Amino acid sequence: MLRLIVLLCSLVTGVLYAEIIVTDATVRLLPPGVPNTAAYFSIQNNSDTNQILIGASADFATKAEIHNHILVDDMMRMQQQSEVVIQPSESVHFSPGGLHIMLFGLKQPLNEGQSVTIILQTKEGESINITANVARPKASAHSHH
Ligand SMILES: [Cu+2]
Repeated sequence: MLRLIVLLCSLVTGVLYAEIIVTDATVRLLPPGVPNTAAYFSIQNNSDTNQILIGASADFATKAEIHNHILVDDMMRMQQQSEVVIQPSESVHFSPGGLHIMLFGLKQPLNEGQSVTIILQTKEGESINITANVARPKASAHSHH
């Protein structure tokens, strides 16, 4: 019995101390025929070095880019980001109206509740696989896309 408890503890520890943790990953469900959408999530850096995101890809989209919304002359515009730095012990939130993964040219219609995979690339050459849930935008999260 003791052995079992030790095993369980080590499993839990392994999850808690993963270096990069992604939570609340969603892809916005849009009406059929809309070719582009966006993905949102929170990403936490539990390592002791900066984690720098430099790009993204998804097999269900022709192209994926890291975007942010920037205020230019009182207009919200989207701008591609060449890198997003996540400092040690920090979280960065990708959310409507801010940072997002822009997904261009959907290759297939997405369905509500579907799980899709998005891959983030870091400057160190690592890939972070994210499983995202396709969900309707919340009423408060109007988009500028
Ligand atoms: Cu965008």
